[in-house]
Amino acid sequence: MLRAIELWRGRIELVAPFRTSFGVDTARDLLYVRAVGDGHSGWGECVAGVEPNYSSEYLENCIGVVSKFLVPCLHPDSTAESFIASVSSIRGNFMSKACVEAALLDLRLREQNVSLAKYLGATKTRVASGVSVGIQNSLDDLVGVVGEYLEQGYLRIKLKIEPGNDIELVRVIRREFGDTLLLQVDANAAYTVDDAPHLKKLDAFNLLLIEQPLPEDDLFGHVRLARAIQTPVCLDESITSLDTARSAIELQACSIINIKPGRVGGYLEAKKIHDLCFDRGIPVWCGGMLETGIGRAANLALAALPGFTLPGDTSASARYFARDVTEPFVLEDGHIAVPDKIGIGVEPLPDMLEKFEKFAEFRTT
Ligand code: NPQ
Ligand code: MG
Repeated sequence: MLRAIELWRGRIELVAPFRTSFGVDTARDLLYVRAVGDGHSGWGECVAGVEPNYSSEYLENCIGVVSKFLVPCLHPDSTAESFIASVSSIRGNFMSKACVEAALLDLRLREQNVSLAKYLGATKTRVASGVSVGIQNSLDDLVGVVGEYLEQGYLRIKLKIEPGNDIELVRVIRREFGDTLLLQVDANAAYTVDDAPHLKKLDAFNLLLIEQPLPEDDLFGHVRLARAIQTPVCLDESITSLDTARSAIELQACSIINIKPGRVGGYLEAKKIHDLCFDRGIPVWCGGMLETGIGRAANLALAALPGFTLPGDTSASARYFARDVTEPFVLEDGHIAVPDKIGIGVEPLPDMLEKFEKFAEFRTT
């Protein structure tokens, strides 16, 4: 039985500032949902940032949505599936729904002695790991940082770009590290369709993909851009559901999709998008939202599904944190092991939890 929902918050420093086209972060503010049962409990991590700049969702708002609208939908016998069905009339708020769903999934799978990977249909025991590289202060710094990641074994590099920091970054990294490096870029919606002639210059560099070049709402802009350039267009922010994924594929707004469970309202919806893409021959990869081990563990289970054919942003814990909230995920030969214990397979380390605050508790009965 689901007895209670607890909300926990905390903050951990990043090992280095992470700069994207929408801002710089030096720390990760954390919100966790804990689903308390009889004997077992489950954890879910909210991926929202402090500010509504990656998307419209933000952490304080998620706390309000979870407390005021999602928790009241829960009952002692709620499952992840019944919860998602019961909140279908609540619009948007994907990241809020996802963290509650994740906690419930972890609880229920622990009760059933099943790992999340097995439950989702994983076919791999380890996943190829890529790394997302923030915008640096100089080209020399960028070359240094990318060189370090390659030395650690990362199998794919993703460069964050923005107007004024784009073609030259790619040119320098290609020149330094060669033509066989798996390389892609992510604009986080920083361009407009009028930049198509400029972005066409990326065609010379044989990139795996360009991720979310245009604003979230501009699906037709992506259709036009995809026709104008050779670099495959991949969508991140635009894909908020199975329906938007289907629309984007049908319209040919993208030929690759970045799946992030937090952005699409949870692991169940993420699996549906995977299944659709697998059926349509659309490659997918698992994105990242600077998750600690709680979110990272669950993402690895998802990334072990067969359609995840491109390396994800599922990096090692050390990419972001000096000490992770769980036992750290480590890179081995460019891969990270998929957790095989019950539920998400990990839990917060007691001394890390001590630094966090349980600030709300709701009984389900
Ligand atoms: C992306 N992630 O793929 C995101 C962007 C991103 C690993 O590149 C706080 C919360 C900070 C969410 C920074 C990566 C964030 C964040 C970047 C998301 O577009
Ligand atoms: Mg992205």
